[in-house]
Amino acid sequence: MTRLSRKTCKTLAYDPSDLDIGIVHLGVGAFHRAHQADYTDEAIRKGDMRWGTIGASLRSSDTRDALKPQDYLYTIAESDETGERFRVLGALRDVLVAPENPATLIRAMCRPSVKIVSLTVTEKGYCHDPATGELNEQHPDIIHDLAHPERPRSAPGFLVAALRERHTRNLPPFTVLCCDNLPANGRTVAKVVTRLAQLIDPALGVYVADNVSFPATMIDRIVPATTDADRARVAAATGLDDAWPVVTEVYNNWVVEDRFPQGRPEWSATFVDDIVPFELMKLRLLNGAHSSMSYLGYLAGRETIADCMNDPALAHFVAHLMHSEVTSTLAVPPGADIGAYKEALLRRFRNPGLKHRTWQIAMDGSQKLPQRLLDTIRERMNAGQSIDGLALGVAAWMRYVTGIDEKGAPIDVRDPLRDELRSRADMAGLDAPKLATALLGVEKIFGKDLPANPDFVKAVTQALDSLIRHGSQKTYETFRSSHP
Ligand code: CS2
Repeated sequence: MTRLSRKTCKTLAYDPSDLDIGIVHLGVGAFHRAHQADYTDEAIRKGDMRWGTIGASLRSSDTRDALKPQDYLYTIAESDETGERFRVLGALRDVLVAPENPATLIRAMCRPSVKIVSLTVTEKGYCHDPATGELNEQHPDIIHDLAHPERPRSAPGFLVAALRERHTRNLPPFTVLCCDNLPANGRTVAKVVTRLAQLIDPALGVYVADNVSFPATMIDRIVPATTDADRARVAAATGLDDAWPVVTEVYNNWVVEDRFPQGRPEWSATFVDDIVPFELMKLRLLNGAHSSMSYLGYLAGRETIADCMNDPALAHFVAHLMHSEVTSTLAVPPGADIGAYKEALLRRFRNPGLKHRTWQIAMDGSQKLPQRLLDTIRERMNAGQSIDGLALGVAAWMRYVTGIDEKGAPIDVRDPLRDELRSRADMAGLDAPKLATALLGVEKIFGKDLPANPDFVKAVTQALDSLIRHGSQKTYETFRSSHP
């Protein structure tokens, strides 16, 4: 079959070679290509050719290798319960592989036409301590970047190197746009980058703090990893071979603080002054439910989120979590309707077109738990409210990171803290009080307050005890009976 390329694609509304480069994006994985790039493509289609994007991978060359032979074009497949539709996006003009040549990436970030450097490098890519949001100065990549600031490895290291170079060359700084699911993502990244700059050169730290804009964002689109079955479906539907299409839902949402001193595309996002209520609604409802479902569902043998939602007791647990525990901690974001958001969310989770694996979402739990479940727990406990569902989510993570499933088979746990979690779990064994105490001792996740709170420890230990004794399915079935 013919390969997708500029020559073979007949559906692009503009000629990508007419694009100037206005954006450099770090972490050019499926999420960016299905979310921000879709908004940018739409802005370009309206005629503003300033926003071509250079993507960068901070680790592997896979994306570049797949997309280069097809001129960096790729297909986006969007589905809802009515079916699937396909489009080719053209905003991406090049993909750089940072470890192959860090200087080339810094040079791209220093192009005078670049106004925005955006990022999707996942929670762990910011090298911060998830419980406090501070730069982890002991992180191996940060230790490396402090020793070799002109040849960085980490995303914060690249931002600092390029901001420094632009400052030296009297170019205005770019806006740093974090599109990861971190709490207060703009502020957190500002803190991390400013601290790294300060450690490299105190005057640079002051320059970054005073001159660089870090707008916060709330990003919301479900984008499962692409599979070979997706590739085959896209080829059959479009008649063109695409080595790396992206598969997502029709739903797409982006709320952004409008602080772009050098300008921005006319994205059809919602621009606001205060992101916090939007962010909390999304992180606690969507991501909190996702993580809880992924651990409980994986342990119960459920492959995907849609499979979890087809299990009535697990779907009941998710609805309970959202309606009876999370909602009371949320303020209504201006113009939003929390009830409608939850309804849409339950529908989105059920989307049979998305094969979103529980194993994929289960990754990096140590980086996700604080903002998805633990802050909600703190607020509920301060208000004297129950945390049964939230505690079961945390306990399911604990059972999962033991690395052995309910049938005794190994679990491929992916997490930057995997070794520490595993050794704590191994020492404790499958004994709920010991295991809970051992894992609650990871201060980077739980802080000092939660392990010292007897009600929290009790709730998590009881849930974990049930998971160990009766298994996940039985536990959430019992949960349904006791929380009708
Ligand atoms: C998911 C998110 O992988 C995960 O942890 O919870 O990627 C989720 O799909 C997105 O945040 C949806 O906007």
